[in-house]
Amino acid sequence: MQLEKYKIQQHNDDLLKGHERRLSYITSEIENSEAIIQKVVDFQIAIPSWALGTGGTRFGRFSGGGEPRTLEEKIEDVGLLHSLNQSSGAISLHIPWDIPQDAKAIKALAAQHGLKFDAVNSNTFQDQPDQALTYKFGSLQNVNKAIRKQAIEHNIEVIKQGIELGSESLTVWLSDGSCFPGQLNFRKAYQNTLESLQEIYAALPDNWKLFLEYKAFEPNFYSTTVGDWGQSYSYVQKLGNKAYTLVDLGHHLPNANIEQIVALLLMEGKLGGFHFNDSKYGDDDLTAGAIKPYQLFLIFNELVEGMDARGMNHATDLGWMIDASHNVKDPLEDLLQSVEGIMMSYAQALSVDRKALEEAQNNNDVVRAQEILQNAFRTDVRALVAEARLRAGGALNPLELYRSQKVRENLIAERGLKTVATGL
Ligand code: LRH
Ligand code: MN
Ligand code: MN
Repeated sequence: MQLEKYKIQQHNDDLLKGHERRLSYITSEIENSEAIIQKVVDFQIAIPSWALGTGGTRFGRFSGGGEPRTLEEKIEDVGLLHSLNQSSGAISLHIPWDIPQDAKAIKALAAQHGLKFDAVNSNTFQDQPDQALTYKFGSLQNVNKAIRKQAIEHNIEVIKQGIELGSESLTVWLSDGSCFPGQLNFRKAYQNTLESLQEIYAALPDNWKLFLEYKAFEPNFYSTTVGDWGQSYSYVQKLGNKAYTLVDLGHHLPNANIEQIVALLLMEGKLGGFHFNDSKYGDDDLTAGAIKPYQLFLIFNELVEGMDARGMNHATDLGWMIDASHNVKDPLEDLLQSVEGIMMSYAQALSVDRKALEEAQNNNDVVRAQEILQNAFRTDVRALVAEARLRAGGALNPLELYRSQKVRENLIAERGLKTVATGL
């Protein structure tokens, strides 16, 4: 299903008056509002192909229907999101959940929707039906060399597929670790993993990046071999200048200070990108900004400060992606909410009075520093984000338009009620 341009136009015309009223108020309140709008226009957040179907837990899954059955339909869904918000101009594939049979045709279809291919993701955390050796006891860390080799070759194959699609990065997430004390020799597991990663790294084209994603626990519950940012940093540091750490917001132990992690990785030149989501307990993969919006804002505050200090381009120098999925929501609605949540935090961070904050920090004026940040966080920037969408050709209120056009009902009619998208 596609949304015709005139429908977006009509929707915007209907909402324009109220929008302009809100916009004129906020632009009178925020000094650099014009620059913020432009930065938000430029900012694109990739959509993971595995979040387009209803998520599930190990206890069950309750599909809402109309899920994409093929890679082509996944691309159509992301195209639909992008036409609504003009901020979701890339899709990230997980191989072999997604298998591009005809890369040229897939690339052309994506281009028709204005989409590029973001990072390609390898998968050595599950056994595939045709696979010779099992990953039950890990992949790149495995004590068995043949299993490590199989996992290395899979990653190299994923790079090859990514090259065909025009992707420029590989994200490696390993579930490797152990479930009980004594199961693993930590040092040997690290060394095996490093050697395996070095072989994968050697297959990277010059213009590619390797993102190494860490995660504290799950599916292993005693140790994870790339368990935190320090471990990821230690690997990528050894691999070379095309290797970076990837931060998934749900992959930390409770109460971790993620904004500080982000600031330091950025300072070291080793922050590669993000998987945005939110969580209350663990790797909950909830809508970005749904549970801890202040944390998301503080992370963006560090990103803006740190990227500007290093002269980095906000839109292009890091990999921005959502990694969320949900059990009780329409996945497309959930993704629209996530993108909106991310954009709001970004816009708020851009509005922080940096000079005043630096002054407060240099004077140890704790109260003033807190006031500056909270003032930005408590400012309603929704009209700025909506204006960015309007200027880019998107909808003033994507969710409202999605519902009024009965998108999900149409998708169910087209694809059926009992569809299952590959992924989590
Ligand atoms: C692991 C993870 C990783 C995977 C994705 C499906 O929890 O965050 O990024 O590739 O989920
Ligand atoms: Mn992730
Ligand atoms: Mn995760």
